[in-house]
Amino acid sequence: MEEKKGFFRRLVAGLTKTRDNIVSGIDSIFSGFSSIDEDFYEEIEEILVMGDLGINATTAIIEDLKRKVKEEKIKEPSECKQLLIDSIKQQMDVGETAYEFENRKSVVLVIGVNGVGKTTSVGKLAGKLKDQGKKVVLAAADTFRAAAGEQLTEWANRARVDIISAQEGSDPASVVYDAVQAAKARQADVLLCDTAGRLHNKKNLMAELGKINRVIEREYPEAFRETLVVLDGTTGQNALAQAKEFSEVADITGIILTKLDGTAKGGIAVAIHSELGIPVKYIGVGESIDDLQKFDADQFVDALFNIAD
Ligand SMILES: Nc1nc2c(ncn2[C@@H]2O[C@H](COP(=O)(O)OP(=O)(O)OP(=O)(O)O)[C@@H](O)[C@H]2O)c(=O)[nH]1
Ligand SMILES: [Mg+2]
Repeated sequence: MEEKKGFFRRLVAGLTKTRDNIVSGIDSIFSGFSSIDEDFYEEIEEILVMGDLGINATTAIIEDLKRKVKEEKIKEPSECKQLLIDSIKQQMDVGETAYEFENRKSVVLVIGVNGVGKTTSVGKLAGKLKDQGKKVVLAAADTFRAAAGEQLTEWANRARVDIISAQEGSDPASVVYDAVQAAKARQADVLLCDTAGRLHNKKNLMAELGKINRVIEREYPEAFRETLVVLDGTTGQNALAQAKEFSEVADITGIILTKLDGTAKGGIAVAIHSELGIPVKYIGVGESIDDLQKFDADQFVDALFNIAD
């Protein structure tokens, strides 16, 4: 319970900028309007779009709000706040988000463009799983960037888990091969693979991922598979575009949305859920090892509006 409260506080703190951007604006609308009319809805709509919730989600939220206002015969703008919160939560519902890989022998492939926070997220996730008593092995399959292996080694030390790495320039698929053998030999629970972020064109990316996937399928067919795309929350709509692109080349099972602590664009989490239907599984709200949280839509919206239960 205490731990849960601590998490919520961190989340509330991490979402400060997004809250200042979205919620303060909404509050001033609720207090500034004396009746519920088209202008009122338009102002709310504008704030949600500015907050990067995306057009689809915003339109659906406003329609839902209008319907509820009518049904419940609400007259006061201030009474709409809870309805709005409920509508946002509803938009984020993509069903039960599964974290099955945490309890299975699994391989987690972490992909994403340059600088979004892949290596950091792998490190944080390793720490989290280790704390749960899991045996974790890391694969430093970013052999492209100089010092990428060292960066991941630091995280491995921090999280107190094993790491398999190779020289800069080696074949990423061969690192994954070695890591799979190590994971099996050491009876690891979870193998986390960090990858390079510079395969900008689709063809290279597909070829690279295809090769890695074939190695895992051949060498470790019994492993449960998870492919997480890391997106930088500060890039707003661009993150959404990246998620779309990755979903065209890989079987994405979830998203890690990072750097929500440094942005006013946290509403992008809503857009990703409602426009792509891909679950955001984790969010990054800071740079330290404890700053990765499982994503809970209800909790996220409550933290956004700073409603403690
Ligand atoms: N504030 C904040 N910073 C983060 C978060 N996640 C990652 N970062 C920072 O973002 C920067 C890039 O993180 P990396 O993990 O190196 O990103 P990457 O995707 O592995 O980068 P490449 O390997 O170069 O493609 C680092 O300075 C991290 O500390 C987060 O949730 N919040
Ligand atoms: Mg990296």
